[in-house]
Amino acid sequence: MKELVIKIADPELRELASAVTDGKRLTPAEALTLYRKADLSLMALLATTVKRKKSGDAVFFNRNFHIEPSNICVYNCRFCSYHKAKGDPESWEMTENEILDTVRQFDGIPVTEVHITGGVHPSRDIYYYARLLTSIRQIRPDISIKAFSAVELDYMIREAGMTYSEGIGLLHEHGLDSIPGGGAEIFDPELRRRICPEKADAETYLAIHETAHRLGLNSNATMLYGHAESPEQRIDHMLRLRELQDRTGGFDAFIPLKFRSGNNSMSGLGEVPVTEDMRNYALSRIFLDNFSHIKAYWPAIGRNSAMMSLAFGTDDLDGTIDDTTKIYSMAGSDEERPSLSTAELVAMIRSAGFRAVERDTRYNRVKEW
Ligand code: V47
Ligand code: SF4
Repeated sequence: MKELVIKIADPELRELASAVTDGKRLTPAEALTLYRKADLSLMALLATTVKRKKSGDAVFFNRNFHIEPSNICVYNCRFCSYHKAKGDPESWEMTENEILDTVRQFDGIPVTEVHITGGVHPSRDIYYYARLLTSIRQIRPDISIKAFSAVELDYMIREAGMTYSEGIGLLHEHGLDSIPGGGAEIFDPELRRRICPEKADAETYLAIHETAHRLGLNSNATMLYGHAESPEQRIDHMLRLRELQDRTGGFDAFIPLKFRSGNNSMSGLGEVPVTEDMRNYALSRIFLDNFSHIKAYWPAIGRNSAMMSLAFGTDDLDGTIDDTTKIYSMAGSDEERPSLSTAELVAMIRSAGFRAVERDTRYNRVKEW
């Protein structure tokens, strides 16, 4: 086969591109140079090279649904369009029966995962959630329960006076299988104080994920980008995740979450262009060499951008969702009623030139499409 030779005039960029194609790990300074100097087509090429080494021509999706028990939250993150105070006409609080009825609605439907997350509720305690997990497990022993962001866990475990290990251990015994990536936002302490001053800090987020990994639960990691952060702060965020992944190997996927500017206190910032989304996906694929998967969460970014991101190193589109999440529709995403059929997801993946593979939460292959 003939080799494709690409001429890169800038010697520093040429060296970095070779390092990436040779599978070498980039330092934060090198990643910053690449981010600053490489044009979009080079970023796409390098990220796709890394992606193909990890997962070949496969792109993953799963069949899942979300439960958001309540949007009442003790915190007040400035970017959040979702949380409401108790009594607000836009607030909701599902009863235990309503939550279990949502699970029952999927009786006979071959979903493999339920994702449960929401506001940090002031009075629902860890024992309430443990009972809930047991009841869900009884209804659907076959599906994986991915639930409670590190921020929700931090609050409920501290309120119970437990250590993280005791709290996560208790929930695990009652059926918790893995932890979603929410709550990471941006780790830089100064910026974090400006956008979400009250909730768990970076060290707490990382300690909770590390504890979960050591107890045998895997998790995802996220990063909220496209607001007031600098490229250096994005790279620092990813570096901390890369270091934890070196220690535990417990992260399944990294999920960049684009700041959506509808209806929140940071709306004035607007949104970054799609080229920035793609550059960011590519950089994360290149820099996070020890993460197997980069997820383009389509309800957040919209299905068109999600499809395009497959040319920038992402290899997972998340799932069918079935109109069960409100976080992004309330923040102005183009996906007002997020729901995709399996056939639509497969068609999206094929249209980008990849092979669609249905996975379960842990990326075991369920079916090749
Ligand atoms: O932590 C809130 C983000 C996250 C906005 O693990 C916003 O598989 C953009 O983490 N603009 C929660 N983002 C969602 C989350 C998630 C979603 C899907 C899959 C997984 C997974 C995890 O949503 C929050 C915050 O970073 N968020 N408001 C906003 N206006
Ligand atoms: Fe609460 Fe999460 Fe919204 Fe922050 S992002 S206010 S923790 S629901």
